[in-house]
Amino acid sequence: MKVEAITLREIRMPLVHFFETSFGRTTERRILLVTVHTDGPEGWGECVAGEDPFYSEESVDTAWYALEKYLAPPFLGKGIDKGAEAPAMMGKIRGHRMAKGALENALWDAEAQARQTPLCLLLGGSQTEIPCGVSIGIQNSHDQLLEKIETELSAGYRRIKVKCKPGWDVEVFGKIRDRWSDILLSCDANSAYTLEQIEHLKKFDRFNLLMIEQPLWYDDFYFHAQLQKKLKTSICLDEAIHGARDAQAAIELGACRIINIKVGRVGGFSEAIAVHNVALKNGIPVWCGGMLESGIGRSHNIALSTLKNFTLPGDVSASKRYWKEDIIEPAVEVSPQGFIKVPETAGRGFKIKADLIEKLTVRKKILRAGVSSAAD
Ligand code: OSB
Ligand code: MG
Repeated sequence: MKVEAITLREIRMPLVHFFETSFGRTTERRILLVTVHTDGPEGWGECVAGEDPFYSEESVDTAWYALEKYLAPPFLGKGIDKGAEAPAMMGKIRGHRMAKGALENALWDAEAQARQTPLCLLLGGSQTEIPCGVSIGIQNSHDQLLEKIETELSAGYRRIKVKCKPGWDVEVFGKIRDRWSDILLSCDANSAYTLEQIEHLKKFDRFNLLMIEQPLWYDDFYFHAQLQKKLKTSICLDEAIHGARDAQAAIELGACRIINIKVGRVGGFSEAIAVHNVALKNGIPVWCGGMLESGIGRSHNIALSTLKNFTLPGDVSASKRYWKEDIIEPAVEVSPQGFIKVPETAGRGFKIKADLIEKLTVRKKILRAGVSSAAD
């Protein structure tokens, strides 16, 4: 495939319901999409960077800068056969993993279409349906949270994860367990605690949680290992794992017993597969995390979740939980039993709604070898 042009675009999409974590509330997403135009198919990738550098150091604006100035230009005019060739071409640039992931995944997306193969098979996946969980943000009241859990359980979701922070934790877990004593329940702190709160964190053990996700600092393994020794509840790392070496180090230190894989956080499909393989070799189950993606990122998460060590329900849920109208068709749907059926058609398995994407676009830049032109 010859890369003829790469389009960067930012779209705006209001969320159906606000999403609040320990680091803040989001009501509207700014989403950076990357399109790789080849002499054959067109591949799409979604950058999962947030509006602000709160989850990680990246944001939509830093990703745009990295893609436009450093990451995309070396691909223009080049012949690329595989998405897996991308990491070596971007290796000189440090960090900017979410930006790299968007571009690499767009190339895999194009490759799958060019080969007439479902993306999941190209990634090495084998599961034909994936179990789904939901991540429920901090709400305005406990009752509002309980109502949301009720809705998601009736929709069939197989695991409920609630965001937590000091002041929104044990009391909340208690109310959930009073009503649903045996559902698969986990919590995600997004680094809201320190090791000084260890006595408080030990109280989490009463609630039979599947895991506590990233309780301590976003860049730490060492203190998580100390905490894990004192907790019955399994720690799952999210923010701290940037690649296969991190996964290996965290596992050897005993910093976690479960890993959340987000393809953007680790820099693209190649590294996500490598993290999956390290975890598999060490008997550590993984699940696919979410970043409030549009349908493009969501379809890529579905494909990744088909790899065999994705044994726990992921944060990959239906389009309608986030969007009035998704930018792919059909929208992602979840069965009453809480599974997504993996598409069997070539590529990502969902069509792009080009007109809708154009309507939602607030900035766009087309990069070509030797030239770059701003449009709109
Ligand atoms: O930590 O998993 C997280 C959303 C934004 C930033 C961080 C996280 C999340 C989620 C959302 O939990 C999961 C989803 O997309 O459904
Ligand atoms: Mg998380």
